Amino acid sequence: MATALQHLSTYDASSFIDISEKRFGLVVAEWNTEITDVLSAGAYDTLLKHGARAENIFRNSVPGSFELTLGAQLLAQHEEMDAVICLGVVIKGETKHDDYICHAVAQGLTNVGLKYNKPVIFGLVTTNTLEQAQDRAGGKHGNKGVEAAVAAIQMLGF
Ligand code: DLZ
Repeated sequence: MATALQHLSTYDASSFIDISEKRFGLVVAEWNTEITDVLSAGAYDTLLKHGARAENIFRNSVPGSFELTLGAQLLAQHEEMDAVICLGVVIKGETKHDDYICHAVAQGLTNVGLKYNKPVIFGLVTTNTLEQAQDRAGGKHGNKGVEAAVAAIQMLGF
């Protein structure tokens, strides 16, 4: 319901820490690339906008959202990686695949973040339709990639 009421990609950057020396991993699912490319660009541009250096942003693709967890772990295990941002889209179909994928990714990313004690951000767009996903990837509900990058920056300042 909340997303029906507000644009979620507005935020207050006044409390952001200096991220010019921080290293970010981006893990991006290749399913629904017309959406995930927009999420990825939103996250990337947001990191740059707030001071990250391009050479400190490491973008990696994984086949689908289910693989976000392993992708996140492979990046998070590097000591020099400060935060990992995971981006994917799961659109509900005729079967329960979306439930299995979303629960596995939510639990998996939680575990990776706790294991390595660093922000591992859940940027998974989960919708009933492609249109709802487009609304959240540069449409009327903002860009979840931007929000994921903001969450990473905020957690680095925690
Ligand atoms: C198999 C599958 C299906 C049905 N739907 C999606 C989806 O909506 N979004 C997504 O990112 N990935 C999907 N996948 C692929 C799985 O995430 C995974 O890549 C495969 O099951 C291989 O492990």
